[in-house]
Amino acid sequence: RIKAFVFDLDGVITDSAELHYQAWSRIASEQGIPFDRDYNELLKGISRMESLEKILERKPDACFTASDKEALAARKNDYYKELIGTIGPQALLAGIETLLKDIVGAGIGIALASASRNAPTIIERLGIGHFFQVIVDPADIPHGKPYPDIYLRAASELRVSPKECVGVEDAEAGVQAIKRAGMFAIGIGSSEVLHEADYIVPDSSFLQLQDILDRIDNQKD
Ligand code: G16
Ligand code: MG
Repeated sequence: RIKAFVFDLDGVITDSAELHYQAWSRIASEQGIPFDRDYNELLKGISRMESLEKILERKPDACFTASDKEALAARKNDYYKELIGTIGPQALLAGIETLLKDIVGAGIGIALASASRNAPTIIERLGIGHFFQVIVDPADIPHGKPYPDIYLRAASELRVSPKECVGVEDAEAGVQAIKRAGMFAIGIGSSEVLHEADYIVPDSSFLQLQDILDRIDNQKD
């Protein structure tokens, strides 16, 4: 029996990738580094520092000290926080609020497994904080996705077994993390990218609790 759902944030609950893109664009242009939406795709699901490293790779002749990097990452986060200060419940992706209500109504737990240190602020601004029993703190998780650690931590904080959990992700590394944790994986997006998922939907509006539970039952037969 399924006892919990564990959600990724960016690309599943809201499109924070666009806001990350805008904040990184300001940093990149200040540094004279090329940056566009295609390159931003590579930053999805990875940490702030790893994202910065990927951007700085594009200026190989420049030398950035550890403290330069800290300062750039901190400034990017200031820009990002300005942007998330403007979002509200209208930024929820289609179908998510209904799904969260249905899950809670069925007596099933909910956790968030996001790499974003800003996740608690975003969840509050979206007006969905009351649905979540657990928001894993990514600062406590040394190995990011595709390592399963953040999903395993979500299960342990919810006091359920990973086998009793469903994970929901939009990124390949995220689906890999869910599978390595031993959970049922739902992928949102292209079936080419997310082929490791147990159930793939083209976008969040296709997510229906009863459909998901039926798929899990059928898989067991
Ligand atoms: C999100 C984004 C990443 C971002 C990371 C860290 O992950 O997809 O692009 O780099 O959070 O964000 P912050 O700088 O706010 O700590 P997820 O796991 O929600 O998809
Ligand atoms: Mg994501």
